[in-house]
Amino acid sequence: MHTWIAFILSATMLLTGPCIAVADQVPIEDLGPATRPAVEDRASAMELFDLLGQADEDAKAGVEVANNARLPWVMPGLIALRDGTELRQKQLDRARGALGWLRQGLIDAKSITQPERLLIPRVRSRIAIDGKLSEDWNGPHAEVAIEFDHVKKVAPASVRLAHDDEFLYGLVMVPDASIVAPVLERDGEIYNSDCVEVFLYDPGTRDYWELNFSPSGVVRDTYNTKDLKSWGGTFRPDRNMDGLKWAHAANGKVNDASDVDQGYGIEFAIPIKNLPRTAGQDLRLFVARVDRNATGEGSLVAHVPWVGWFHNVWCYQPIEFE
Ligand SMILES: [Ca+2]
Ligand SMILES: [Ca+2]
Repeated sequence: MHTWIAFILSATMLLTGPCIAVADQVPIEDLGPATRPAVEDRASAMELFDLLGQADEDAKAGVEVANNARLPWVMPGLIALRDGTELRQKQLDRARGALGWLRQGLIDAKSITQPERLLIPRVRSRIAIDGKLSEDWNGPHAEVAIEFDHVKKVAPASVRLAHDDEFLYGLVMVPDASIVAPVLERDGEIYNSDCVEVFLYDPGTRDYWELNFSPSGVVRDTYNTKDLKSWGGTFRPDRNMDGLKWAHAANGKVNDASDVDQGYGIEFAIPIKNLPRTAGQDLRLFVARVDRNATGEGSLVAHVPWVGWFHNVWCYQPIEFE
């Protein structure tokens, strides 16, 4: 299974339960009795297909949700609901779950507009990278909050941003009572546990860096290209960002469920020369957080309104360096 498929499945299940599943790999008779969709299913599916058509027209956040609907293990179930075609009970349940998730995503996407451009101030002196809120950050900086959550409210994490000629600096302070962050190799799947994710996207080339930082000190840096016409894109975790600096500082015991943690800090310095940039285009930023707790519960939160998953580039915020 591709990493990105694993991610969307885990992210989807985290948010809504297992409503989208891969193609059946069990005998058809194990999928329950043959069942015909109800009249209500057909009506809901018709509405969904209307929403899908609208998403194609307005090229906004709903496009990536629509791309999701066209996945080969999702669309056939939706068509069966619309057309009233007989399905096995488990297939019907899954198709209904997917329909509900996609319908809500497309409705939510209608209220998402592109965020206003964020100005990132220039600092005169270097910021030391130690994962802590030191006096280095007393100078000019932008501050936003990671607070847009689909399901479960978590305390906002603060994001401070500044730059000089060489680096884009960031400090993310995350309140978290249960820090869960397995120690993995670089580019390991840290996005299934507590981590901070930073996306820097160039709409000209559709290239973007995805930088995931865990409170165990692990980084996953991957250079991606978004495919606007289908869900996801090309992911290159084998690329490592030259000169990237990062640090973590936990206030609590990471991976120890016996105590209550306070939270953690992630600080980074991204060499500006590494950013994909097309003249005349604003770079786009998206800062997000995966929260996972010792109970296995979790949430996905970002600094601007979003829908679908974190690779929905239509939700990213334009930024400008002062
Ligand atoms: Ca890498
Ligand atoms: Ca956590």
